[in-house]
Amino acid sequence: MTTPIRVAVTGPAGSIGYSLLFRIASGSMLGPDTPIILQLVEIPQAMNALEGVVMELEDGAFELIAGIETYDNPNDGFKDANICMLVGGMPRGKGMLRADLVQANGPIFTGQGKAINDFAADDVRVMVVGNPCNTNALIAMHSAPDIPNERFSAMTRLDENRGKAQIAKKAGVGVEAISNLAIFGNHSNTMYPHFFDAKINGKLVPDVITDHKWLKEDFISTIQNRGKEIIDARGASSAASAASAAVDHVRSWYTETPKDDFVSMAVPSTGAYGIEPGLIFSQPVRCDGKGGYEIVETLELNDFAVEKLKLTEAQLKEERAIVKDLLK
Ligand code: NAX
Repeated sequence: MTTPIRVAVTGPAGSIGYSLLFRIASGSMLGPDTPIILQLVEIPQAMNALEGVVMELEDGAFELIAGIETYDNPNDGFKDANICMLVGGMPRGKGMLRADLVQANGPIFTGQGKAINDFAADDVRVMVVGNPCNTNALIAMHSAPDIPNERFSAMTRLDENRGKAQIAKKAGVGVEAISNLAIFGNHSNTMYPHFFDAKINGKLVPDVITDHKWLKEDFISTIQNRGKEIIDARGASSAASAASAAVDHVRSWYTETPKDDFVSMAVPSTGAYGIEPGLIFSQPVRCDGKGGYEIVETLELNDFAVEKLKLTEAQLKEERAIVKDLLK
């Protein structure tokens, strides 16, 4: 009998959690042969709502679920966890600036980082969804000095998925035809989807989509502002698509990436593409199937791309400055 993998999820009573847990339970994330123990970590005020979610999970009769545990504190919640998915946090309210959000959510991630450091399993991998996710991952990483930095990542897979879908739609092909779309930088409206090296059925995107004005302007701005567009249309922020991207992110992290492709994850910069080392910066990576990855450093960026990278790097440095007291 395979030993169950312990997956801790924060914010399980929230909107993303409501989609995410059922996808994890169905085997979409770790495959059809991996039993899972869910460790659901909420704030005390949300424990009632969480009980309802747990009842629904039970009613799903998922064969892969070997246990469901609920916690109202991170120390118990992350105990022995192999994978920590940090989704919970305060959403950006009306009139709230990004800087306010950075300040409001930052302290949550010092506590969670420490708890992961002290109580999680030796092989733990951590992915952050809660916004501002790059900077929250940075805070968690700094609060967990005993865990190798490369075990921390933030999610830009939703941006990658959005970009692939838009390119496929424009080219009139299925989304499976799109590969090599690197997302660079911050998960925010400075994020840069690098279409120059992306491919449609193996051919470079700019050779197939000849409307370069669309690529340089509409495409980039659509992806950068997609979250806001969804809020305007739905009256609520992206939830099911974010949950789906979180599942994709973790599945890719534990799956060998094909040699001629890559996926995008916000991971600690090692200086590739001239980005300041240590920042949690989205970039193309190739995973080894065992929870490790290497940064794909071989894309040749033109001036247009370099300028975009500088912009998003500058924003990440600003966010880091706001939370500098949390980065001891
Ligand atoms: P909700 O407000 O619906 O749910 C958040 C949940 O987190 C609530 O149940 C709340 O009680 C819980 N929570 C708050 N503080 C907590 C703590 N300290 N420990 C454990 N749980 C805690 O938000 P939802 O729509 O689910 O979004 C969650 C986060 O994802 C937000 O920060 C949001 O901005 C972010 N997103 C990130 C995306 C990405 O691509 N990286 C895209 C979607 C989403 O906007």
